[in-house]
Amino acid sequence: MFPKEFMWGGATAANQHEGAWQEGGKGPSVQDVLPNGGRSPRSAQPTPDNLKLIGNDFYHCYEDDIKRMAEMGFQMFRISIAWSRIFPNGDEMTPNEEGLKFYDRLFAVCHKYHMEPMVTLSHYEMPLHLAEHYNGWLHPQMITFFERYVTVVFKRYKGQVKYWLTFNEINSILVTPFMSGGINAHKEELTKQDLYQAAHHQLVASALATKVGHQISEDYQIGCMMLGMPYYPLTPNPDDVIAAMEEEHRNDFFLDVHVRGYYPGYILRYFKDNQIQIQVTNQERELLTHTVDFISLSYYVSACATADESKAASVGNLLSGIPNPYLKASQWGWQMDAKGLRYTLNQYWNRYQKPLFIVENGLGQKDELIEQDGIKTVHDTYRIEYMKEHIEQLEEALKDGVDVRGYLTWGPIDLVSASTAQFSKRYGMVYVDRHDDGSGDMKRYPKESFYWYQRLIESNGEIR
Ligand code: BGP
Repeated sequence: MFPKEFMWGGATAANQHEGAWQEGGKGPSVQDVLPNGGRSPRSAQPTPDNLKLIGNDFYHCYEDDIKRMAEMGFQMFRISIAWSRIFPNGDEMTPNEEGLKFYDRLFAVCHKYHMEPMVTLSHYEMPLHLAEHYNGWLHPQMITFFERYVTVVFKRYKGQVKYWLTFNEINSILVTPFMSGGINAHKEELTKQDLYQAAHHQLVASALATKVGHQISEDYQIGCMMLGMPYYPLTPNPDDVIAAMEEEHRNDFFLDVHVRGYYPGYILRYFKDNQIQIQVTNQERELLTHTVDFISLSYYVSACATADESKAASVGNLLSGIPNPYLKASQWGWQMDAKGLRYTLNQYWNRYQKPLFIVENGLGQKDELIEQDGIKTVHDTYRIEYMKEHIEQLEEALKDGVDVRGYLTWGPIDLVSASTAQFSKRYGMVYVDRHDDGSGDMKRYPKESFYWYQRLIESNGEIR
């Protein structure tokens, strides 16, 4: 049984669906120079093969798209604000009014359909200028620029937005420093010292945003956002158990700082063992005590860890791990593990006793648009199966006493993939006629999962 106030819906990111990269006064963003996705090197400038420049054209289709989501019964819709629409360069003093107006209109449409917006302040996106002139989050001045940006949007959208997330999958900065942190260097050129210093600046900026948001409105609910991926020991060998624990520590410290307000002992030990010396001022230490109201997470995969160095990591989302012999993988090699969701929710809840939101989950798969009785659709039973299994495990977590407030599927209307920048890696319940070679007329077609999710929401999770 799902609580009466449980929120169902879907989640997106500006850089993966809006397109219109040069419209409305928007400046170029780091995503505009990532034609092959977050794991690949950037290009010198935006190139036409980058599908994100047009996305799924949400910038122009948002009214119809939100209506479609309302038809599915969405109670919550997660979007991100493109920082580069509000501050095209990132370091100027005056925001771009046209960019602000776009989100005014978008939120108005959400409210017309009684849909609660949830807003990510930075989802793998920042003005490209900040990457090129400051080296992104490696530079402490980024905290000031971010503060200016969030202050503007917190004030502007007061009364229109209640739920905010600071950084999407904040733990990803260690693996995709350009996409997640605007750090304008190859990962190989960066030291651990660089990566953790940049992570520290983001953590301070996240805490500062939480502080500023709460000052602007007492109603604001501000959360952190984690790439949730549990690591299991590959074998019961205690060395593997410790290896799994250490992998988890590398992610969990982001949560500890957000929820408890200070760096936990295990990460201080890691810093010491690896000669990492983070510069932390007293003022920053105080800022970190402004902790979040809730924890949100994406969940797609789990992985294993081992002390055996001959085994190579190969599965995973942006983070990677050793394949689990008991699990099947998706077409993109992501191992599917619904029970891992129950496990992760229990872990987070037992550790922090903070409300949880699942703000991304779903299956990225190639779809085939077929015509049946004159209607074009996709029989995506595989996607329904994936979601069903995960929602079952979510219900198990609720029975365990975990306080989960909502479930949002990723990319409810097909959009561009973050890791690969392909369109063929589809998560949607609405098919978009758009292809990896840039062809397609962008028309939308409800898939079988559209009607399944509609029934599920209508029955508050009962009919699966
Ligand atoms: C998360 C990101 C999203 C999203 C999703 C699916 O890591 O927050 O932006 O894209 O994963 O990943 P992908 O698009 O790479 O399949």
